[in-house]
Amino acid sequence: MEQTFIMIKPDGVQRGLVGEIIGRFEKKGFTLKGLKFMTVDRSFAEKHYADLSEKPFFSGLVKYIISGPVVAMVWEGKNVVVTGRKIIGATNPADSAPGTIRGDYAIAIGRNVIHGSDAVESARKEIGLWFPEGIAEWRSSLHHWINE
Ligand code: DAT
Ligand code: MG
Repeated sequence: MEQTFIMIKPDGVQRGLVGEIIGRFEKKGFTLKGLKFMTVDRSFAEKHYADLSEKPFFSGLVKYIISGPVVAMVWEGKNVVVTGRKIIGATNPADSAPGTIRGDYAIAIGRNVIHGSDAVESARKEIGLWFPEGIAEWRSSLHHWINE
């Protein structure tokens, strides 16, 4: 079953959006497979965003991600990578549709509340980086009420 890495960024934690965000993924029907509340250091954040290291906003992005605790999660379900990105909304909240997390709760691109993997392969890499200890093996008893 497909998995994605979702992270509530420091602004989402500070603003008390943790329950709201987790609720959206839960109510959709996806399965929570990993969850950690943690603060990451600079070198870890640089690894997470390594693909963006040449971008002019990279140092500001890293500073933002290490500025406070984050909630790191693994969610599982059919097409969860692409659907998770739809739930999150466009990178720039100015372009995020109302009803998406960024569309409902963010204004600035540099304070866009949440991260979600952009592909199955990057999800695999990010889950390995954030959950080196592995994730829970379980299956929801609701599985057959949500999946055909
Ligand atoms: P996403 O988080 O939607 O996957 P991304 O991977 O392209 O977007 O970039 C990672 C984060 O970097 C993004 O959530 C916010 C920040 N960012 C992206 N483009 C930016 C830009 N043009 N100016 C400032 N910050 C930017
Ligand atoms: Mg990205």
